[in-house]
Amino acid sequence: MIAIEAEPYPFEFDPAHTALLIIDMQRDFLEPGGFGAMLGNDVSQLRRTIEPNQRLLAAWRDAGLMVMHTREGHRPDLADLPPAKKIRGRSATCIGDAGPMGRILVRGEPGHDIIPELYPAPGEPVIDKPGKGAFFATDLHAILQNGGITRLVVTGVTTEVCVNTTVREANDRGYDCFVPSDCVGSYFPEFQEMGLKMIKAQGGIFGWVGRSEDVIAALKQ
Ligand code: C5J
Repeated sequence: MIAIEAEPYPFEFDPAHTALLIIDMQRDFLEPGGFGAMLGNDVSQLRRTIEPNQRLLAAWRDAGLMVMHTREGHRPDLADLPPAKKIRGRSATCIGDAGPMGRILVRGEPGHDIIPELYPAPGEPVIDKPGKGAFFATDLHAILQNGGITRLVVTGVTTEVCVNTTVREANDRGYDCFVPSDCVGSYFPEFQEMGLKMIKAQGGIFGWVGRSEDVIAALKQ
């Protein structure tokens, strides 16, 4: 057990029982020509997480620990897309429609895939999730349990949506979650700040918040 500097207090890092869970680092959310950018979002707010994630992922792989990736998206026939999710926002272009990188949030389309900088290595599980939380309607919990995982380092995008939802779901299933603030991003700076505060408030009600460099240092110990 290695104590990692964190808020609200040090996180007890137990590498053999900890997985790195990288949430939705997908082209449509992060790339300048993607769906997020088409909606007018400032993708640089998300892209600043790429390099810290690359460093953490490299250290994690070097240590031979479990890495998992997620992608938000739906079946090409949209049979798993709730009508409420499809029409939410009253946007002219919605999930399943043609977007700048193929059909929006549809599995198999270029924009749905993970950015090349963080592409999963062979053997690293990729969880395709239809919702915001990575535990809902997926086999994530089973894979983690079968791998003896009790703690998660959660990174990715966006801080207040899929990262927060996943951390809350994990918390209710008994996992301890550490979130490196430099490896998670939001299009909205105020949501980045509040999203992290919500995790670490009230004695770490959902988990711990720290920095990836401290995790990397611990991995090298
Ligand atoms: C994620 C979203 N990944 N913001 N999705 O956070 O819709």
